[in-house]
Amino acid sequence: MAPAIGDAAYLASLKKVTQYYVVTAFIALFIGVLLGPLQAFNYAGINVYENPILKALLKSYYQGLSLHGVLNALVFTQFFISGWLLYLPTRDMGARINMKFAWGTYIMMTAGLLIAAVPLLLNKATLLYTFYPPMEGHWAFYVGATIMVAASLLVAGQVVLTWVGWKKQNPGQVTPLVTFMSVSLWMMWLVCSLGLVAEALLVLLPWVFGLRPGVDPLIAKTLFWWTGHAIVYFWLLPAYISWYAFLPKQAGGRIVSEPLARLTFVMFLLNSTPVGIHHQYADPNISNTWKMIHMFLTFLVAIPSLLTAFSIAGSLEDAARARGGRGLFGMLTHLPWKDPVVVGQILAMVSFIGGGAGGIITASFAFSPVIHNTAWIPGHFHITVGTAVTQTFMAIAFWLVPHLTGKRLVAPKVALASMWLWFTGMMFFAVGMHWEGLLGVPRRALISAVALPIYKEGYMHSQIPMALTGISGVILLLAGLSFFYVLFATLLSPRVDDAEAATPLPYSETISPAGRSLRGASPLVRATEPLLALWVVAFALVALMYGPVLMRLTQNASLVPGCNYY
Ligand code: HAS
Ligand code: HEM
Ligand code: CU
Repeated sequence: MAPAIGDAAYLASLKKVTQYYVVTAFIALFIGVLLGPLQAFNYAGINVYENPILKALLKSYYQGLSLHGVLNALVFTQFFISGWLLYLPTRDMGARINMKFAWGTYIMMTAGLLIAAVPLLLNKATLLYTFYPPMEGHWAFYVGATIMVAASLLVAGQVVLTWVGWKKQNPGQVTPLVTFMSVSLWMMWLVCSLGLVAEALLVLLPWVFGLRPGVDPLIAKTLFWWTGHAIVYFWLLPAYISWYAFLPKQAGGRIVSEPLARLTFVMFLLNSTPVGIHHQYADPNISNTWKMIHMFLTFLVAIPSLLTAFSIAGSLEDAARARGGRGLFGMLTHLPWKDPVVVGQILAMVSFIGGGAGGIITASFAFSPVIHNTAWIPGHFHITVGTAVTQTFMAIAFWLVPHLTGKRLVAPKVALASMWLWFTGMMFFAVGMHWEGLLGVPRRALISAVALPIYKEGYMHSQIPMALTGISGVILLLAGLSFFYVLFATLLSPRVDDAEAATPLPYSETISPAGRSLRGASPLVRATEPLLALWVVAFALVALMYGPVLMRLTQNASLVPGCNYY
């Protein structure tokens, strides 16, 4: 149970700001998801971009793709996570946070989003979601994006400082699990976002405002991937918090081990960031030695996910046993398969088995040249961020929205169907796109363009995977429409419950708890408790693993003019 949090007005305000974050996130996802199937049809060889209605809305395939990537991967995730990871630790600690500050960061993040949205919608920031220079967009895009990221750092700061206050008030106590996971994750974000902050403040903004004669694309790209890899764990770990802390209860079981969950999050704090060069195996001026080091560290960062896989499988087995399941199949058949919250998360995890395995293959220095910049890569990340993360957030919304608003989930059967449709669609998508990639079909290419018949002939041999991708587009459209129907209908329905009583926070019991007092705690719990010290180690590791690489790039810097096409 969450500790008491004081007066009702404060709780209502905390819930309201969380609701604002979450609803803004899903509005972004709604627009982003509507564009996805159009791209899937492109990878099925069908060009819908000549349609006059679509032409009036989108100037090009790339404008649509930029909107899709930015809205889904950057805006949806950041807003959802900021709300989720502000609300959970605050409730978990029973803390009173400064609500004016919390609203201020929401308003700042939304203002950043709106500033960046104008050039995006006007086709003046069609830069894809990686905005690599020397492609140059309107300055408002960079300013807006910087404000958005800065706002998330303020949320991070508020949560970390609230925890520091809690530690002072509770000396010698073990940090409760949900708070521990949230605080370590915000600390990780503060380490990994430094790359993007440096890219924005030292490279992009001075360049677009004409203070520098040009830009060094490699320095920008390296700083981007400093953040760009670890950001995937900034997206994933909020889902892990739900899998570790809440799913066991929702499925009818218990958390396997709190010390193990804490270890997982500390491993991510230390190891998430110094691995980004696995996105740059093909880039010049970074030595093979550094590429190999980052490759080994990438394999290492898969370990906490493997720990998570076995730990959560244990929780699900515990749940199935408690519900009378026996034997190999009893473990599967006795889970609550009618509950969209549980089913959505289990299917998200199943997709992540494939996504994780694909990631480890992708990280291999030897295999990477085969699939780098091919359709394999979107295949990989739609079953990681596009399903493991997105589908978990969707499933969370099915209980979080009633918990925040006192409304009841409208049409739970449609909610359940939307989860199966999303999973099935993404499986078709993943098989189709990975397969196309292996056959050499590039990513980020309008391969269906009629004006370029060479594409059609060149890709004739990939007709089966193209068909699978096309089918996925239809299934995912249905999935998206049914999910958003449930979400928006629930939000628009009248308030009927006392939310705290009807949909309480789904805290789970634990088989191996971490304990409350540090004195009697296990060595692992004591070793993971000093998060501030571990945070310093995380900074040092990044400096060590990126310092020499950036030094060499800076020494050999060569500025080129921007490629400004609008
Ligand atoms: Fe990745 C590219 C390597 C994880 C996202 N990745 C990308 C890009 C994105 C992305 C967006 O090394 C494209 C960037 C771009 O636009 O260029 N990735 C990895 C590795 C992992 C990994 C090693 N990626 C993720 C996650 C993402 C994500 C997570 C988003 C959330 N990725 C790469 C590499 C590239 C890359 C290369 C660059 C490629 C290139 O050439 O450009 C690992 O972290 C994966 C570890 C995961 C596991 C799986 C654990 C499984 C679990 C589920 C258990 C299931 C249960 C259910 C319990 C080891 C936890 C059981 C229940 C039943 C009922 C059966
Ligand atoms: C790119 C389809 C949902 C994030 C793509 C591409 C396709 C696609 C075909 C590759 C385009 C290309 O390389 O030319 C879909 C479909 C979806 C969907 C059919 C479901 C309806 C999502 C979700 C996310 C996401 C939920 C993340 C939360 C991205 C990103 C890119 C991308 C980051 C890369 C954009 C870039 O290259 O700049 N999508 N997608 N997508 N998608 Fe999705
Ligand atoms: Cu990566």
